[in-house]
This record gives sequence, C-alpha cells and structure tokens, in this order.
Amino acid sequence: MAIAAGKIGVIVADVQGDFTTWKKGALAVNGTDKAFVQKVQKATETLSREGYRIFATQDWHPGDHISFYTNHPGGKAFEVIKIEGRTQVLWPPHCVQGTKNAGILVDNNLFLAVVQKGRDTRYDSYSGFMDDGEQKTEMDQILKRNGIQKIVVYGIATDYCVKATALDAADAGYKVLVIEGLCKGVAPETSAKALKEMKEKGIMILKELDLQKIKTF
Ligand code: VGL
Ligand code: ZN
Repeated sequence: MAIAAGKIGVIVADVQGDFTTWKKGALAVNGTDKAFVQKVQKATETLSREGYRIFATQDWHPGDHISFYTNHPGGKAFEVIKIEGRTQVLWPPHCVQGTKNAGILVDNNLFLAVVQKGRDTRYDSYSGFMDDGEQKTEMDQILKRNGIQKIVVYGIATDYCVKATALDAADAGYKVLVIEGLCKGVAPETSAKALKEMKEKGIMILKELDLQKIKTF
C-alpha cells in the first residue's frame, strides 16, 4: 500500500566537504567528485518536489574529538584501536565544528532539519540516531513529530554513517530503503559487507533513484 509522500522521510547522510574528493576533504571518500555531489543534489531536489520530507545528518566534531588520530599519542590515521571495549577507527581530523569543509554540500534550503552528530568529545557517532555512548540525538523525535513512518537513506559513507543510520532507523521501527547509487563508501569490502548486513536486517536496497519503487516500498 502506498502511503502519503509526506510520511516518507529522506535522510541525506554527511554529504560534507571533508568527506569529498571534490573539496579535497580531510577524509575524502573515493568517488565523491563534483558529479557525484551534483547527482545527490538533483535526486534530493526531485524527492523534495515530490513531497518527501528531507532531513540531513552533519558530522560535527570538536577539535579534541576522540576519533582523531592526532588526539592519540603515537596514533596513526586509519588505525583501529579499542577504547573501553569499543572499536574505534582513528580518523584524520575532519568535520571540525565551524570549519568550511564541515559544511553540507547539498542546498540547505531543502532540509526540514539538520541533525548534528559526534559533538561529544568522548564518543564517535556514525549513526544519526545515537552516538557510541548510546546518547540519542534529536533525530527520532524530529521524525516522529513530522509523522514519518518510512525512511530513505543515502550519502557518505556507505560503510559508516549510511549503514549505522539505516540500521538504527530499522531498530527504531521505521521501514528503511537505501539508494546504493547515491552512496559512496570508505572501502569496497566494508561497503559490500554493509549492504549485505542492511539487507539481512530487512532494509531494501535500490540501485538508483526510482520514484515508483520509493512510492510503494
Ligand atoms: C563518518 C568517518 C568518520 C561517517 C564519520 O559518518 O560516515 N565516517 N566520521
Ligand atoms: Zn566523524
């Protein structure tokens, strides 16, 4: 059964300068050139015009954030360590609050709300719903207040923010669809694994934007 477009939310995940090759970002993900960002922009405009409610996540870290390798003596970029039993990838400093490349590259006028994440120095946060300390963001409240029942997710990175946000959305009881062609991942293996894991959790994966399929998922 098709539900009203206004009950379907779209979460544009972390399409920020620092994650793109286009803007020579600090944590540039392969394939995130200008053409990719323009494709995401166009798709988001289309979905907005069709009546879908558009939201965004924004990675938004303080300079002393725990995920930056520079804040760990002897730490190296992309090294994986354990912190209090949690797995933590040490990233190059990225999306530092107030910096130019922390800005979202999709037209901000399209968003009903932007949910910032990773603001707590002590915890990383790939998911738009909660951080690694299980502190919730305002995401679920905002979606509920807007009467959202189903969620479409795409953006950067397939294997981190998109995956974590989609899985948490499914856990929170939303029906979830991910548009693979509007996502880019940090690494091919982890991205393939992420897509598999999402499918196994009942998340629908679409190769490309398909309004007919989104209308009825
Ligand atoms: C992300 C790496 C570092 C993400 C955030 O949200 O995908 N990835 N910080
Ligand atoms: Zn981050």
